[in-house]
Amino acid sequence: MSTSYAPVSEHLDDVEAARAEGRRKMDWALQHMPILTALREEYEAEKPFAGQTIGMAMHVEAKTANLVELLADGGAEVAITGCNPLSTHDDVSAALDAHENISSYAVRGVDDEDYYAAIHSVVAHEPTITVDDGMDMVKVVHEEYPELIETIVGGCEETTTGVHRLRAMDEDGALEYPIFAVNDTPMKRLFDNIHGTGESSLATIAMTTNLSWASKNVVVAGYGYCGKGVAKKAAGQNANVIVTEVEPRRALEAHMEGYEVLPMAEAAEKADVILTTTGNRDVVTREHFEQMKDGVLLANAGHFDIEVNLDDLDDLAVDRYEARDGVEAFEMDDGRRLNVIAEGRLVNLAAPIALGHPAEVMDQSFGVQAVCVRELVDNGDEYDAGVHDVPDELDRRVAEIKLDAEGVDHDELTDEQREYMGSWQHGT
Ligand code: RBV
Repeated sequence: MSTSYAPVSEHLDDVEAARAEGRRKMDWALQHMPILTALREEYEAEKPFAGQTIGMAMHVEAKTANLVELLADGGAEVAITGCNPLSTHDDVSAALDAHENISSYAVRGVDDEDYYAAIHSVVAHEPTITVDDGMDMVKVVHEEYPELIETIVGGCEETTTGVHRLRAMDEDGALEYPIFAVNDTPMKRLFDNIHGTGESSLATIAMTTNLSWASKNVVVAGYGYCGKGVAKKAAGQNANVIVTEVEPRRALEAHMEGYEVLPMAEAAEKADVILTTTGNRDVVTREHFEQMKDGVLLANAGHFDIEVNLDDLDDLAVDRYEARDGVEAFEMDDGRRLNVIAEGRLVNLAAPIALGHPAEVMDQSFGVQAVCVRELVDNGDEYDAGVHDVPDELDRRVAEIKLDAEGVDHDELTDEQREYMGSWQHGT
């Protein structure tokens, strides 16, 4: 397997035009990212990241690019590649690569070999800090470049799946440097996972298919933060929402929210659309495909393309063809057509027209990333190897910046209230 991949600029025909368009996308996004704007002013002046090399594997598009540039303008050398072969915007990647402190290896549509070769190219910069969305870089560093670990200060992880994998690695005693679970902060998951996933997944499916949500039976697999967002927004678009869950309290929560809760075997028969958000594999399989209606839409909003079992679907299909850009029809021998959107990869980023989450929510997620990278630089030696919660005061600070930008004022505890909340001796 090849262990290096050239920067994006060497893969494009008209690099100058790509850079200009990428910059235009970044500028638009930044106008809606007040947190990154505020932090950028601070970091540009203070250069807290001077001397650090930050290796990143994230969705390379306009919002992410603004985080990358903030880190570089704060003094870091940054090397980045994608965390999904279909989510990269080459023009944005090229705009980043033009920056003197940034190398971008992200190119859309790379095969598996080039995808991993690009990660190796990033790791070749010998990062002192890693920022991942899905943990691919941490894995490569631990398995193939363990000699780098000694000089790595720490890392940050963006998404639920990555944090889940990291916790499993930590429990095995295999995680050898500290990593912040950025995903788990209120400022990230109450907004990005709920509103971001809900809005961008539904918008992408609607635009990709040119179909309506109204009156559709929409099956949401998994009622975690992402599933809650998808269910809520689909209900808001007049769909009939059906939830599938394996966790009894979440199933009950969905039931009490007014959604129909069914096992997938029953839900699949009723579905007009199935959207998976579980983070687990084989959620939709052969037995379900056999029962589905003609024309059903199948999409995934989880990090990896393992939720809808495409091998099973391919086995059953007598024909496969591209029905529209980003939609592949699998024809069954009885004539039914089952339509898979964006190859079963996370639909809000991997479909041809996908743009990822809205700028406002990514501003929050990336604001948390930025303050976490700073915390690693300032106080990294205070954290042991393993997964760490983000210090609450950092998350609160990001919230305050956003509230300020929105012009929203809020109350503070009085001294008496603070004392009351901190004491157990008060009674009636
Ligand atoms: N996500 N990134 C974007 N840059 O447009 N959109 C979504 C973007 C992140 C989100 O934070 C989620 O946790 C992760 O992608 C899943 O890979």
